[in-house]
Amino acid sequence: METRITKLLGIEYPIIQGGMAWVANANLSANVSKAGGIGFIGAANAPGEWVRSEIRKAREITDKPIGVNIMLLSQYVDEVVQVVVEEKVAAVTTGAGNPAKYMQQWKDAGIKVIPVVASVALAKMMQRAGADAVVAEGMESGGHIGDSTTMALLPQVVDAVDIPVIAAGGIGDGRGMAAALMMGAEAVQIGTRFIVASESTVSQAYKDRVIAAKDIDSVVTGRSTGHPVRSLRNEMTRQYLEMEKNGVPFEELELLTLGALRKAVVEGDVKMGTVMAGQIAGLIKKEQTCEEIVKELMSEARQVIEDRYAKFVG
Ligand code: TUI
Repeated sequence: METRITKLLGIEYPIIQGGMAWVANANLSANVSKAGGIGFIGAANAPGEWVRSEIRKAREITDKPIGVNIMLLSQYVDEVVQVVVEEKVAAVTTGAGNPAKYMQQWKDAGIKVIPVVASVALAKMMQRAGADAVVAEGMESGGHIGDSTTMALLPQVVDAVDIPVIAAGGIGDGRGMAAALMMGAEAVQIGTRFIVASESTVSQAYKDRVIAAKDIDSVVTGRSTGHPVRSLRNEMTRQYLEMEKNGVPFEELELLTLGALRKAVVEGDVKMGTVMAGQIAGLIKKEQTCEEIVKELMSEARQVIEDRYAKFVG
C-alpha cells in the first residue's frame, strides 16, 4: 500500500505509532518500525539526553527509520530539538503547540517534519511554514486533545492543504484505517492499541485497564485549565472533575495530576494515576506483538475495502 507518506518516510505500511508520553520508548518505537510502520519515541517532558539514549537504543533494535515526538510544552524542548538534529532522526512529530520556529533547523538536517494539528488553521499555517505532512488528530485521542472529532476534522484538513495528511484519533483496527484512507488520509497514527503491545513496557495494570475499558470509559479532565486531557475514568478523574466543577483553582488541580502519568505507567497505580487512552480503548481486547498489530491492521483494511467495493460498486 503505497502513499505519499510511505514514500516520504521510506516505510512499508502507512501506519505511524503515536508518540505517547512515558509509553513510547525505544523498545516500542523500534518494534513498530521493525514491523514496517514507523515508531515515534515520545520525548514528553524528558531531558534531551534521555531522548538521545532512547534513539540510540532504538537503533540497536532496528535499522529502519525512527522518529521522535516532541511535546512543545516541555521545559526541555530546546535541548530535545537540538538532540534530534544531532542524531539525525528520520522524522519529527510535534504536539501541544506550534513548532514553526524549529522547522528550518530540522529541514536543514534532512528531518521530515510532521506537526500534529487539531484544527484547519494550524494545518494551513504548518504547510506555509514548510511541514512535510500533518497529523490531523481528533478529540477521540488519548492525552491532550482539541475540540473536533476525527470524522469532522480529517476531510476539512485534507481539503485545506496539499501536503499529505495522517489521520489520528479513534482508529484502532482495519475498519478505522480503511475509513480514514477513504476520507483522504495517506496514513494513520495509532496510539492506544500500541499501549497494549507485547513490546510496550508499561505496567501490566495499565495494559489490563485499557483491555478492560468499555466504550464510554474515557473522560476529559482539565477543560477549565485550557489543557484538556483524555484518560480512563478512575478515582483520580472522579476527584479532578468534582474539583473542576467546584471551581478549584488551576494550581490545586495541577497537584492532583503532577507525576500521575508516571504513577500509572511505571508504578501501575491505575486508581490515582492518569491512564491516558483514547475512546477506541473499548475495542481493544488483547495484547499482541507490534508485528501482529501492524499485519492485522493491513489485512483488515484491505479486506474491508475489497468487501465494501464489491458490495456497493462491483
Ligand atoms: O500533544 C498531543 N497529545 C498529548 S501531549 C501530552 S503531555 C501533556 N499533558 C498534559 C497537558 C499537556 C500536555 C499528552 N498527550 N496531541 C497533539 C495535539 N496537539 N493535540 C492538540 C494539540 C494542539 C493544541 C493546541 C496543537 C496546537 C495547539 O495550539 C497551537 C497554537 O499555539 O496555536
